[in-house]
Amino acid sequence: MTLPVQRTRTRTCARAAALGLTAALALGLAGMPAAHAGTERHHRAATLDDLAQKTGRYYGSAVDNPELADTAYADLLGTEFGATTPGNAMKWESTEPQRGVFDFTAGDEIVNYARANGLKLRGHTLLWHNQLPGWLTSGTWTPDELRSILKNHITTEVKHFKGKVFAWDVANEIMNEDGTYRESIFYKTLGPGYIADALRWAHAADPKVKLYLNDYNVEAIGPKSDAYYTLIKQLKADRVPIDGFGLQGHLALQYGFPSGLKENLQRFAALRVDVAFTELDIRMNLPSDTAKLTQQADWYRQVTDACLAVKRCVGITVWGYSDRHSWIPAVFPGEGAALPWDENLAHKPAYDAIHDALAAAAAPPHGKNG
Ligand code: 9MR
Repeated sequence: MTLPVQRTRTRTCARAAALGLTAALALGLAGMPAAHAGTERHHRAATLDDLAQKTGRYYGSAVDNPELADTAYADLLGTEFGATTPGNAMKWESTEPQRGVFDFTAGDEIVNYARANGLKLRGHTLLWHNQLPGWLTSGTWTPDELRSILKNHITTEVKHFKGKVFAWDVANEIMNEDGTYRESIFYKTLGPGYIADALRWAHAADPKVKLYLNDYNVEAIGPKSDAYYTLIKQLKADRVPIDGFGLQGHLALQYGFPSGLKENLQRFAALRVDVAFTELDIRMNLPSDTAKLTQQADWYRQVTDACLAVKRCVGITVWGYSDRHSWIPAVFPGEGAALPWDENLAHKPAYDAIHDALAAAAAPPHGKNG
C-alpha cells in the first residue's frame, strides 16, 4: 500500500497554493509545511482523474447527499476525481414525491458541490423500477395516463438539470438476466416502446445531453448484454437518440471476472455508442485478507485496461470510492471492502493498480489507444 495521506495532501497543497494562505486556512486546508506548498505545483502526484484526462477520459465517484457532511470524504472526492454521480438525489422518489410536484433540492445540492469542485456530473436516473414514489406504484394507470406521467417526469427533470449534467442514465435496469424485458410498471403498462419514447423525450428536453441505458451484470458477453446489443442496434436503426451504454460494474470476487469484457465494450462501441463503467465496485466475502485485496487490485486493473483499450470507453465511475460509505454491507451481509480506499480513506492495493494502469496509458508512447 502506498501513501494515501501524502497524495491527498499534495493535492490539497495545490488548492492551498491556488487559494492563497488565508483562504486555505479559512477552508481548513492548512497543516502542511509552507515550503511544501511552494514547490507543490512541480511535484504534485497525479490523481486518478489527472491521468484519465490525459487519455481523454474521466475518473469519477458517486456521492450521496449525507456524505457531503463528511468533509474529509467530500474534499478527497473533489480533488481526486473529475466526475460524480448522485447516488440517490435524482431518482424519481426524490424528485417527484407527489404527482406533478417536483423537488430538486437534493439534486441541486449535488450540482453545487460538483461545480464548487470542478466535477462533471452524470445524471442518474430518469426511469427505474426501484425508488419510485408511492403515488406512482400504488396507482392504477391507463397507458395514456402513465405515458403522460412519464413524459412529464422526464421532460421536467431533464429541463431542470439542462447544462448541469453531461449525461443521463435515461432507463436503468430494464432487462432481466435472461435478456427478456423486466416486467416493470412501465413495461407492463406501455410495452417495450416506452424505452424509445423516454429517450426521445429526454432528447427533446436537452438535445445536447448524452443519453444512456444502464444496467448491472452486463459486463460479460451473455444473454443480458446480448439483449442490450440487440436493443441498441435497433434503436440506432430507428434513429432513436441513444448515445451510450453504461455498464454498472458491480462485481464480486466470488463470482469470477466477467468473460469477454473488452470484446463486449468493443461490440457496443462498434454500434457507435459510447460505453462507460458507471457504478464500479468489486466486493468480496469478509473479512478481507492480502490475497483477496491483491485479486481485487488485479480486477480493478483489468477493468481499467479494458476501458483504456476501447476508444469509445469515455470514463469510469466508482460507486463511492471508500469502504467508509458503501451500499454493499447493507444489501449483501458479510460482503464488502469493495472500493479502492478503505474506511480510513487510505489507499488499498486497488488504488495503486488503477493508478498504474492509467499512468501507463497516459504516458507516451502508450498514450495512443483505440
Ligand atoms: O447507492 C444507492 C443506495 O444508496 C440506495 O439505497 C439503493 C437503493 O436501491 O440504490 C443504490 O444505487 C443503486 C443504483 O442507483 C443503481 N444500481 C445499483 C446501485 C446499488 O444498489
